[in-house]
Parts: sequence; C-alpha cells; structure tokens
Amino acid sequence: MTDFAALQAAVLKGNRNDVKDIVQQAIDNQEDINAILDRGMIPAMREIGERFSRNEAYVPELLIAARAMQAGLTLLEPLIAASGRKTLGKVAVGTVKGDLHDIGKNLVAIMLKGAGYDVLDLGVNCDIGKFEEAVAQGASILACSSLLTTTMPYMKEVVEHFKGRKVKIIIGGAPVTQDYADEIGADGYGEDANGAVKIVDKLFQEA
Ligand code: B1M
Repeated sequence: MTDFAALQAAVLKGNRNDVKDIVQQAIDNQEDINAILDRGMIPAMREIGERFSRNEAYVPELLIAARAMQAGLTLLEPLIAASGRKTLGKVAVGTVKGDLHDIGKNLVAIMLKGAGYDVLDLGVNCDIGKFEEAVAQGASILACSSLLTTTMPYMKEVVEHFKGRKVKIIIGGAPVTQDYADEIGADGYGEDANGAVKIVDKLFQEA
C-alpha cells in the first residue's frame, strides 16, 4: 500500500531520493498511476504553489520541490505514455520574442505540469510562428511570459494574431499586470506560477 502522505511530504520538502523510492515502490506494487499522481505528487505541487503565492515559500523551495517532482515523473513517464492517461489539457508556455528570461517561465511550466497539464515548453525568444506550431500540436492555451517592458508589446501582437481563433492567450511576467492583460485583450493574467495554474484551470473549466 502506497503511503501517499509520505509521498506528498517528500515532494513538498524537495526530497528527491524519497520521492524516487516511494514512486518506485508504488510502481513495483502495481499501484494505480493516477493515484500516484493525483493523491501524491500533484496535490503536493499545488500546495507548494499556494505557499509560494502566500510568500510562505520562495523560488529555491519551489525549484527543489519541482526537481523532486521531476524525479518521480521520470519514473512514471513511460508508464503514463503506455497507459494513455488523459491529461487535463495541453498548454504551451514561452517567453516572447526578444526576451531571454526563462526562470519564471520555467516555473510556470513546472507548476502546470505538476497540476496535471500536458505542457509544451517553447523556450525563449518565441515568435508567432513558434506559437502557431504549438497550436498545430494541439495546445489550446498559450501562456506568454515577458520580463522586459520592451518585449511586453509583443504579447499584444500574439493576442491580435490569434483573435477569433479557438486558442486562449494568457500572459504574465514581472512587468505585466491584469490591467495590461485587459488592455491588450488577453484571456487571462497570472501574477505568479500558481496564478498561471489557476487561470488555466478556470479557462479549461469554462471551455
Ligand atoms: Co534581466 N532584467 N536583463 N536578466 N533580469 C530584469 C527583468 C530587470 C527588471 C532588471 C533590472 O533592471 N532591475 C530588467 C528589466 C527592466 C525593464 O524592462 N523594465 C532586466 C534587463 C534590463 C535585462 C537586460 C536588457 C540587461 C542587459 O543586457 N542590458 C538583458 C535582456 C536580455 C534579453 O532578454 N534579451 C537581461 C538579461 C538577464 C540575464 C540573462 C542576466 C538573466 C536571465 C537569466 C535567465 O532567465 N535564464 C536576468 C535576470 C536573472 C534578471 C532578474 C534579476 C531576475 C529575473 C528572474 O528570473 N526572476 C530581473 C530583475 C527582477 O525581476 N527582479 C531582471 C525570478 C522569477 C521567478 O520571477 O521571472 O518574474 P519572474 O517570474 C514570475 C512571475 O513574473 C510569473 O511567475 C513567475 C514565478 O512567480 N510569470 C508568469 C512569469 N512568466 C509568466 C507567464 C505566465 C504567468 C506568470 O503566463 C500566464
């Protein structure tokens, strides 16, 4: 029987070795993969995200938890692929054209993955072509990150490019605000990585 509380605690503390051991044991005991994710790892990543939003956890703790989560996911990934587990939806995450900052974008990608979404990480310096490729690969939400006031206007170009299409555009990054998202007609704004998960949850629920 898998100790899901211990698995959650190990992810929260970022204890990579414990996560690997518990997940491997669970696999050996033919535990349901969905249970490992939904009762162990995903709630722990959501909890660390909530703590981060409340300033009770900081970037290093988030990264350490994410690394532990990734260690467990690496063991599960082949089984997930073989089982055909349905993810909650496909989201593409990219830092917009001209901008090379990727730490925040990476956190957003990790938190979305941790929350159960299928994430396409488009990297940095993403032009509209890259976002188009993501849509062609099935992404229904595009999460754009910008850290520079000089690259923020590119988000407006992305929004305008996809206007009238089924895809939703959400934006975030240190200089970005809800007001700016409203001004350019984006479908949502995430203040931080956890905020990005919340807006993605909301948009998929509404879809
Ligand atoms: Co740059 N940089 N930088 N930089 N850099 C800033 C952003 C700056 C504020 C520093 C400053 O002057 N005080 C300033 C921007 C000023 C402005 O535009 N008003 C700046 C500048 C000017 C520059 C260069 C132009 C410097 C130069 O070369 N003259 C240059 C630009 C390069 C380029 O992109 N073309 C540059 C370069 C760099 C480094 C390469 C050295 C490095 C980036 C390394 C990397 O990312 N791999 C760097 C860094 C590290 C920073 C600071 C210090 C830290 C950014 C960071 O990683 N924060 C930054 C100063 C600062 O922000 N205090 C600065 C931690 C990260 C977790 O937070 O990215 O905000 P953040 O992400 C958050 C939220 O914003 C949100 O969630 C994340 C988690 O909470 N979020 C989203 C982010 N994306 C989201 C997407 C979403 C939702 C939420 O989608 C829905």
